[in-house]
Amino acid sequence: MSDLDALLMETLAQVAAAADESALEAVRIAALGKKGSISALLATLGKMAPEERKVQGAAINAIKDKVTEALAERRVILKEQELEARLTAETIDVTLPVLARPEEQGRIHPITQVMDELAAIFAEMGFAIAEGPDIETDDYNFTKLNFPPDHPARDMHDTFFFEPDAEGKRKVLRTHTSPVQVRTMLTQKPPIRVICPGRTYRCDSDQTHTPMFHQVEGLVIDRSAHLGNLKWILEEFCKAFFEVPDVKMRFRPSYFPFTEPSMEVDIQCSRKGGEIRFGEGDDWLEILGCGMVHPNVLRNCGLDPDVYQGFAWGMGIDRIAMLKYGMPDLRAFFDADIRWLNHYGFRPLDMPSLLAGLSS
Ligand code: 2U9
Repeated sequence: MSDLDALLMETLAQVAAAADESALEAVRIAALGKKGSISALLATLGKMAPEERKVQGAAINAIKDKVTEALAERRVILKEQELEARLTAETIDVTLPVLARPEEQGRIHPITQVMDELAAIFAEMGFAIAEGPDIETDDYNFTKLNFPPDHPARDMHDTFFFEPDAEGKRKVLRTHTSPVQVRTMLTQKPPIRVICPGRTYRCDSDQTHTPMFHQVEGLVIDRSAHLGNLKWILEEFCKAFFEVPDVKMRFRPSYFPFTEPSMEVDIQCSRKGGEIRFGEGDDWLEILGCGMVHPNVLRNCGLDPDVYQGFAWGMGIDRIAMLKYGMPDLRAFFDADIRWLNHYGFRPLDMPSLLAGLSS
């Protein structure tokens, strides 16, 4: 057997013995790589006489072709074997439930969802969001808002009072988010357009009241802000929030210390079949309170009532969330029951927007 035949036999044996693709690649490099055995033979051709080169060149190239062909065939076989091995090793139980991706697990609480919806609706109308502390001074929670000192209206709110400090001043858990508007008026120049969502506290607990609840209030201050603007804003809000094309609203006279005149607002609804629907029917449901900011409040917050006027409104977020999403018991909101949250919660990536849909 010639040296060339021996080299061919040996390389083909190595190709056949390669157990996987990386072993096969090692054989290829050893034979046909830059410093490979066959490549080394080809390099000797240059130094040969033309006649010898002709004969040897043909012979070496023939074994190179055979080795190349053998490598390709072996690669196909190894790929098939690898696929076969994976198919037998990997088994999929198609009866198992599909696992949610991490970003799709968990649920957004309906209160957070409604807060995000409120932000989307009012941002579209040019409102900014303002926030403030849960623990407030008596001054910001009551006095600046035109509650007279020791007036029964302060008790009306079932306030949680802290112990008085050295100066006899007592802080409170805010009973409404109105002190946030007070802070806004004291620090920003009109025109002001803000909504103030957040936690509020009153010492009250039954089927429709929890000691901690959520409110959103709105405030507009400008030289010529008037009740017509307020009515339009509230109508647009109700249509957008309840996702109905039209809704009738009813404004009834009421009383709040911080607004004059003050009104409570009902929206049209139907209660057929025990289910509330908005934008249709002959029934009414109270959803919010509102009014023109009292001149005393403007003055207390550093604004001249002869130059500026404004309007404000307030509503309970928990209540409008219950109405919109048909959740019957307020207390379930705060039970942290994962089964309730899985049922009533919202998918984390479905961010409410007026374009894409608030609650789709
Ligand atoms: C400033 C001036 C005026 C906020 C207002 C209401 C009417 C109102 C209640 C609705 C249900 C609270 O959650 S609830 O119990 N709120 O009816 N709130 S006007 O008026 C303000 C606020 C701040 C400086």
